[in-house]
Amino acid sequence: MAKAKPRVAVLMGSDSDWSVMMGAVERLRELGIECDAQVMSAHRTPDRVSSYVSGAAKRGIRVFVVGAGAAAHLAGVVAAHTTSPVIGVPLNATPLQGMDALLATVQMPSGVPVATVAVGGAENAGILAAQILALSDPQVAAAMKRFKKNMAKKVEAKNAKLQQQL
Ligand code: RP5
Repeated sequence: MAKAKPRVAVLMGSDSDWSVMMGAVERLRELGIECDAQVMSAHRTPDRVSSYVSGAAKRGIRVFVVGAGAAAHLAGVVAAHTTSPVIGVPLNATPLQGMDALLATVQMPSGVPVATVAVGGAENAGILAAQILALSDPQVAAAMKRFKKNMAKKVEAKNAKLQQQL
């Protein structure tokens, strides 16, 4: 069977971001969503960012999850080149521990939003991308419901364990 086309692009400024950004890919795959993962940089490879993002909708990409650290301009630049939703993941890559990336990612000018998750919040970014796709895809919506149920079950199991220790 042919592999499904990626619907989410997980982009990151450097391969040093991968250990965190793989959390988004893992959550998306668990929810049955194919994604493309690429390293590209707003500062080091600006032309590549522009060409990748400009052609993405035609290739089937619906949502972008974008992580970067330091002067984290990648998510904002991606948002400048697309009308699709962009979820930004600020990363802890400098002695400022992600505060630099958080402000660079979240403080977008009016008209060009980047939905910013917590510093290092790649998993939540993947889940949010799935929730966006779920609005128009009943299979993803069902997968999201199962995900929430499983999460609740895990918490109930933890509580039951605690009760036994009291
Ligand atoms: C950012 O600078 C990247 O997103 C990364 O978080 C940080 C450091 O990049 P490398 O020097 O490890 O390539 O652009």
